[in-house]
Amino acid sequence: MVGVKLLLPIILMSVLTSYGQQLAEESCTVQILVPGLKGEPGEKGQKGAPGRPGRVGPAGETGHPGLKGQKGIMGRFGKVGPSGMKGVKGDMGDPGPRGPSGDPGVPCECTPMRKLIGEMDILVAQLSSELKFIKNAVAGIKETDSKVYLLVKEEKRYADAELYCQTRGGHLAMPKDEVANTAIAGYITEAGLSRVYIGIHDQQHEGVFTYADLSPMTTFSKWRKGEPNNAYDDEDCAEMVASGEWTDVACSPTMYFVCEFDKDSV
Ligand SMILES: [Ca+2]
Ligand SMILES: [Ca+2]
Repeated sequence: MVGVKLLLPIILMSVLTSYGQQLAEESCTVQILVPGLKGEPGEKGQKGAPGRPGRVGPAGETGHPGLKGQKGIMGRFGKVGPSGMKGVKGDMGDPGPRGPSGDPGVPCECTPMRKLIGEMDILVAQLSSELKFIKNAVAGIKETDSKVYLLVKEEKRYADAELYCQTRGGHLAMPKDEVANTAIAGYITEAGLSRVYIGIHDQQHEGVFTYADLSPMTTFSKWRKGEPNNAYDDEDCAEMVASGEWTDVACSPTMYFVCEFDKDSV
Protein backbone atom coordinates (compact mmCIF):
# COMPACT_ATOMS: atom_id res chain seq x y z
CA MET A 1 0.00 0.00 0.00
CA VAL A 2 2.77 2.45 0.82
CA GLY A 3 4.12 1.92 -2.55
CA VAL A 4 0.79 2.73 -4.05
CA LYS A 5 0.56 5.98 -1.98
CA LEU A 6 3.98 7.11 -3.23
CA LEU A 7 3.31 6.24 -6.78
CA LEU A 8 -0.07 7.94 -7.01
CA PRO A 9 1.18 11.53 -6.64
CA ILE A 10 3.88 10.92 -9.14
CA ILE A 11 1.37 9.58 -11.60
CA LEU A 12 -0.85 12.53 -10.94
CA MET A 13 2.04 14.94 -11.41
CA SER A 14 2.89 13.42 -14.68
CA VAL A 15 -0.68 13.40 -15.81
CA LEU A 16 -1.10 17.03 -14.76
CA THR A 17 2.07 18.00 -16.44
CA SER A 18 1.06 16.54 -19.61
CA TYR A 19 -2.35 17.98 -19.17
CA GLY A 20 -0.84 21.43 -18.54
CA GLN A 21 1.18 21.26 -21.61
CA GLN A 22 -1.92 20.41 -23.51
CA LEU A 23 -3.72 23.44 -21.94
CA ALA A 24 -0.86 25.73 -22.87
CA GLU A 25 -1.18 24.50 -26.44
CA GLU A 26 -4.86 25.10 -26.32
CA SER A 27 -4.76 28.58 -24.41
CA CYS A 28 -7.08 30.34 -26.73
CA THR A 29 -9.73 27.78 -26.23
CA VAL A 30 -12.39 27.61 -23.51
CA GLN A 31 -10.88 26.84 -20.10
CA ILE A 32 -12.80 24.57 -17.81
CA LEU A 33 -11.65 24.30 -14.13
CA VAL A 34 -12.55 21.18 -12.37
CA PRO A 35 -11.82 20.70 -8.58
CA GLY A 36 -9.51 17.98 -7.72
CA LEU A 37 -10.06 15.19 -5.42
CA LYS A 38 -10.16 15.82 -1.69
CA GLY A 39 -6.75 15.30 -0.15
CA GLU A 40 -5.81 13.45 2.95
CA PRO A 41 -6.19 15.32 6.33
CA GLY A 42 -2.99 17.03 7.46
CA GLU A 43 -1.21 16.52 10.69
CA LYS A 44 -2.52 18.18 13.87
CA GLY A 45 -1.07 21.73 14.31
CA GLN A 46 0.49 23.25 17.40
CA LYS A 47 -1.50 25.00 20.23
CA GLY A 48 -2.36 28.62 19.32
CA ALA A 49 -1.82 31.92 21.41
CA PRO A 50 -4.42 32.88 24.22
CA GLY A 51 -7.53 34.62 22.95
CA ARG A 52 -8.66 38.27 23.84
CA PRO A 53 -10.59 38.96 27.11
CA GLY A 54 -14.31 38.42 26.83
CA ARG A 55 -17.07 41.10 27.25
CA VAL A 56 -18.14 42.49 30.73
CA GLY A 57 -20.87 40.28 32.12
CA PRO A 58 -24.28 41.49 33.47
CA ALA A 59 -24.67 42.85 37.14
CA GLY A 60 -25.06 40.19 39.76
CA GLU A 61 -28.10 39.74 41.99
CA THR A 62 -28.46 41.76 45.25
CA GLY A 63 -26.70 40.02 48.08
CA HIS A 64 -28.26 39.07 51.45
CA PRO A 65 -27.89 41.53 54.41
CA GLY A 66 -24.91 40.80 56.61
CA LEU A 67 -24.96 40.09 60.36
CA LYS A 68 -25.34 43.03 62.82
CA GLY A 69 -21.96 44.31 64.02
CA GLN A 70 -20.88 44.61 67.64
CA LYS A 71 -21.45 47.83 69.72
CA GLY A 72 -18.64 50.36 69.31
CA ILE A 73 -16.70 52.10 72.12
CA MET A 74 -18.14 55.22 73.87
CA GLY A 75 -17.63 58.50 71.98
CA ARG A 76 -16.10 61.70 73.36
CA PHE A 77 -18.09 64.06 75.59
CA GLY A 78 -19.93 66.89 73.78
CA LYS A 79 -19.48 70.68 74.30
CA VAL A 80 -20.85 72.43 77.38
CA GLY A 81 -24.36 73.77 76.76
CA PRO A 82 -25.62 77.37 77.51
CA SER A 83 -26.47 78.43 81.11
CA GLY A 84 -29.99 77.69 82.33
CA MET A 85 -32.54 80.13 83.91
CA LYS A 86 -31.93 81.31 87.48
CA GLY A 87 -33.62 79.01 89.97
CA VAL A 88 -36.04 79.89 92.78
CA LYS A 89 -34.44 80.84 96.11
CA GLY A 90 -34.23 77.89 98.41
CA ASP A 91 -35.43 77.59 102.00
CA MET A 92 -33.32 79.00 104.81
CA GLY A 93 -30.81 76.54 106.10
CA ASP A 94 -30.37 75.38 109.67
CA PRO A 95 -28.33 77.64 111.95
CA GLY A 96 -24.64 76.84 111.89
CA PRO A 97 -22.60 75.80 114.90
CA ARG A 98 -21.61 78.38 117.45
CA GLY A 99 -18.38 80.16 116.60
CA PRO A 100 -15.31 80.35 118.83
CA SER A 101 -15.11 82.91 121.61
CA GLY A 102 -13.65 86.27 120.60
CA ASP A 103 -10.65 88.03 122.05
CA PRO A 104 -11.05 89.87 125.36
CA GLY A 105 -12.41 93.36 124.79
CA VAL A 106 -10.81 96.64 125.77
CA PRO A 107 -11.95 97.92 129.18
CA CYS A 108 -14.73 100.44 128.75
CA GLU A 109 -13.82 104.01 129.49
CA CYS A 110 -17.07 104.57 131.26
CA THR A 111 -16.17 107.59 133.32
CA PRO A 112 -16.56 110.11 130.46
CA MET A 113 -19.76 108.38 129.39
CA ARG A 114 -21.20 108.53 132.89
CA LYS A 115 -20.28 112.18 133.10
CA LEU A 116 -21.95 112.86 129.77
CA ILE A 117 -25.08 110.98 130.81
CA GLY A 118 -25.15 112.91 134.07
CA GLU A 119 -24.93 116.20 132.18
CA MET A 120 -27.72 115.10 129.89
CA ASP A 121 -29.89 114.20 132.85
CA ILE A 122 -29.34 117.66 134.25
CA LEU A 123 -30.19 119.19 130.89
CA VAL A 124 -33.39 117.16 130.65
CA ALA A 125 -34.35 118.24 134.15
CA GLN A 126 -33.75 121.87 133.23
CA LEU A 127 -35.83 121.54 130.08
CA SER A 128 -38.63 119.89 132.03
CA SER A 129 -38.55 122.75 134.49
CA GLU A 130 -38.57 125.33 131.69
CA LEU A 131 -41.52 123.59 130.10
CA LYS A 132 -43.40 123.68 133.36
CA PHE A 133 -42.55 127.38 133.69
CA ILE A 134 -43.88 128.09 130.21
CA LYS A 135 -47.05 126.10 130.87
CA ASN A 136 -47.67 128.23 133.91
CA ALA A 137 -47.07 131.39 131.95
CA VAL A 138 -49.48 130.32 129.23
CA ALA A 139 -52.10 129.47 131.83
CA GLY A 140 -52.52 133.16 132.63
CA ILE A 141 -49.92 135.72 133.62
CA LYS A 142 -50.32 138.72 135.87
CA GLU A 143 -48.68 141.93 134.87
CA THR A 144 -48.40 145.65 135.43
CA ASP A 145 -47.07 148.29 133.09
CA SER A 146 -43.49 147.39 133.88
CA LYS A 147 -43.56 143.92 135.46
CA VAL A 148 -44.70 140.43 134.71
CA TYR A 149 -45.58 138.14 137.63
CA LEU A 150 -45.68 134.40 137.60
CA LEU A 151 -47.03 132.01 140.17
CA VAL A 152 -44.78 128.96 140.52
CA LYS A 153 -46.65 125.98 141.90
CA GLU A 154 -43.59 124.24 143.27
CA GLU A 155 -43.03 124.13 146.99
CA LYS A 156 -39.58 125.55 147.74
CA ARG A 157 -37.77 127.17 150.61
CA TYR A 158 -37.29 130.95 150.32
CA ALA A 159 -33.66 130.74 149.15
CA ASP A 160 -34.47 128.07 146.54
CA ALA A 161 -37.49 130.00 145.34
CA GLU A 162 -35.40 133.15 144.86
CA LEU A 163 -32.76 131.10 143.04
CA TYR A 164 -35.46 129.67 140.78
CA CYS A 165 -36.61 133.14 139.82
CA GLN A 166 -33.06 134.44 139.37
CA THR A 167 -32.20 131.53 137.09
CA ARG A 168 -34.93 132.79 134.76
CA GLY A 169 -33.81 136.39 134.91
CA GLY A 170 -36.05 137.63 137.70
CA HIS A 171 -36.57 137.72 141.47
CA LEU A 172 -39.24 136.75 143.92
CA ALA A 173 -42.07 139.24 143.51
CA MET A 174 -41.25 142.67 144.99
CA PRO A 175 -44.49 144.63 145.28
CA LYS A 176 -43.60 148.35 145.41
CA ASP A 177 -47.08 149.78 144.87
CA GLU A 178 -50.73 148.87 145.26
CA VAL A 179 -51.17 147.86 141.62
CA ALA A 180 -48.33 145.37 141.79
CA ASN A 181 -49.49 144.07 145.14
CA THR A 182 -53.02 143.56 143.84
CA ALA A 183 -51.74 141.72 140.78
CA ILE A 184 -49.76 139.31 142.93
CA ALA A 185 -52.62 138.81 145.36
CA GLY A 186 -54.81 137.88 142.39
CA TYR A 187 -52.74 134.76 141.88
CA ILE A 188 -53.31 133.61 145.44
CA THR A 189 -57.05 134.01 145.40
CA GLU A 190 -57.54 132.61 141.90
CA ALA A 191 -55.40 129.59 142.70
CA GLY A 192 -57.24 129.00 145.97
CA LEU A 193 -54.00 129.34 147.94
CA SER A 194 -53.54 130.80 151.41
CA ARG A 195 -49.98 132.11 151.08
CA VAL A 196 -46.90 132.39 148.82
CA TYR A 197 -43.33 133.61 149.28
CA ILE A 198 -42.63 137.10 148.02
CA GLY A 199 -39.28 138.84 147.69
CA ILE A 200 -39.01 140.65 151.04
CA HIS A 201 -36.62 139.77 153.89
CA ASP A 202 -34.45 141.08 156.74
CA GLN A 203 -31.66 138.52 156.52
CA GLN A 204 -28.97 141.22 156.30
CA HIS A 205 -30.09 143.23 159.36
CA GLU A 206 -32.76 142.03 161.72
CA GLY A 207 -35.76 144.32 161.56
CA VAL A 208 -34.56 146.10 158.43
CA PHE A 209 -36.56 144.65 155.57
CA THR A 210 -35.41 145.01 152.00
CA TYR A 211 -36.56 143.56 148.71
CA ALA A 212 -34.98 140.41 147.32
CA ASP A 213 -32.61 142.48 145.19
CA LEU A 214 -31.59 144.30 148.37
CA SER A 215 -33.34 147.48 147.21
CA PRO A 216 -34.73 149.33 150.28
CA MET A 217 -38.35 149.48 151.31
CA THR A 218 -39.69 152.97 150.57
CA THR A 219 -43.09 154.43 151.20
CA PHE A 220 -45.17 151.41 150.23
CA SER A 221 -45.76 148.45 152.55
CA LYS A 222 -48.60 146.04 153.14
CA TRP A 223 -47.74 144.44 156.51
CA ARG A 224 -50.59 142.71 158.20
CA LYS A 225 -51.48 144.20 161.57
CA GLY A 226 -49.02 143.01 164.18
CA GLU A 227 -46.40 142.11 161.58
CA PRO A 228 -43.54 141.87 161.15
CA ASN A 229 -43.07 140.37 164.63
CA ASN A 230 -40.05 138.12 164.09
CA ALA A 231 -41.88 135.37 165.94
CA TYR A 232 -39.67 132.93 167.79
CA ASP A 233 -36.86 135.19 166.73
CA ASP A 234 -36.79 133.25 163.52
CA GLU A 235 -38.76 135.13 160.91
CA ASP A 236 -36.52 136.76 158.33
CA CYS A 237 -38.55 136.12 155.16
CA ALA A 238 -42.01 137.23 154.03
CA GLU A 239 -45.16 135.74 152.56
CA MET A 240 -48.26 137.29 151.07
CA VAL A 241 -51.68 135.96 152.12
CA ALA A 242 -54.84 135.93 150.04
CA SER A 243 -55.87 139.40 151.17
CA GLY A 244 -52.62 140.81 149.76
CA GLU A 245 -51.17 141.52 153.20
CA TRP A 246 -47.64 140.59 154.23
CA THR A 247 -46.36 138.57 157.16
CA ASP A 248 -42.81 137.87 158.23
CA VAL A 249 -42.21 134.10 158.42
CA ALA A 250 -39.35 131.63 158.74
CA CYS A 251 -37.34 131.04 155.56
CA SER A 252 -37.09 127.26 155.82
CA PRO A 253 -40.68 126.07 155.19
CA THR A 254 -41.47 125.19 151.61
CA MET A 255 -44.37 126.81 149.75
CA TYR A 256 -45.40 128.11 146.36
CA PHE A 257 -44.02 131.47 145.30
CA VAL A 258 -44.39 134.28 142.79
CA CYS A 259 -41.58 135.48 140.53
CA GLU A 260 -41.43 138.85 138.81
CA PHE A 261 -39.64 139.84 135.61
CA ASP A 262 -39.01 143.22 134.06
CA LYS A 263 -40.99 143.55 130.86
CA ASP A 264 -37.90 145.00 129.20
CA SER A 265 -36.02 141.77 129.77
CA VAL A 266 -38.81 139.33 128.95
CA1 LIG B 1 -36.69 138.90 161.21
CA1 LIG C 1 -44.36 137.07 161.67
